Amino acid sequence: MYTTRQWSGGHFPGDTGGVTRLTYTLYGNYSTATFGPHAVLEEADLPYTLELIDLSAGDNHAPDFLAMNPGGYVPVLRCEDGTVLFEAAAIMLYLADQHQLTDLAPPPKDPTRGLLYRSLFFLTSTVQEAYKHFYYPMKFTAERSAAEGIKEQSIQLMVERWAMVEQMLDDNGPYFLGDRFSLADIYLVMLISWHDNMESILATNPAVKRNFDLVTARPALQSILRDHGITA
Ligand SMILES: N[C@@H](CCC(=O)N[C@@H](CS)C(=O)NCC(=O)O)C(=O)O
Repeated sequence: MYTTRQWSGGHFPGDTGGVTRLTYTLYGNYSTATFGPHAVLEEADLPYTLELIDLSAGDNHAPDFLAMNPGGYVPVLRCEDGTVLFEAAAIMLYLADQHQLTDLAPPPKDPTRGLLYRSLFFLTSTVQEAYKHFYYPMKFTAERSAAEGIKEQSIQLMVERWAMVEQMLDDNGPYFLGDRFSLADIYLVMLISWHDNMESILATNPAVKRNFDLVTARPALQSILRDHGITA
């Protein structure tokens, strides 16, 4: 169980509303990249508060928020020692390393650590890149008329990238690290949930569907999967 609060500015680590002293504050919102770090906090049963950042109200562009992440996007993690991190995958790796969550990330010297890096960075920079072009075509052109073409091309790119994911999980699944669950699988579920036609991704990629079913059946994730609106 975690606590949520509607963010109202300010970002002080000791400010826990006078209730209990909490270790982490996760700033973000549902159905966003907040899911990855949120899932790690839940899997590891770490104490935290989720501060809800209302993106539609522009909370992410408020000066207090920009002081934590000048990019103005969620999620952001604030730790008790004052460390502030943004980038979902970095937060996930950081939490796993800080708390030696070897069930989620093999330790640095483990032979499968390289595969974790490869899988995670592939998802964040290669698969997610196609999404960015689909959802934010105007960020990639100064010509309004070009946006539709960028979006069109990104659909093809997404098909290719999902085929790569399918191949990887089919060759050495059901998880990215073979029979070992990891952060990469959490990230995968998040990306699937962002797809505007999630059903078609799952229907056309059986190894991806198997991974999705395994991850979404994890007991520790049930409550936040509901909160983030992720269902098969
Ligand atoms: N690379 C970042 C991307 C985060 C991101 O795109 N966050 C979106 C929500 S999913 C956001 O906050 N968008 C608001 C904005 O950019 O104004 C990460 O993985 O953490």
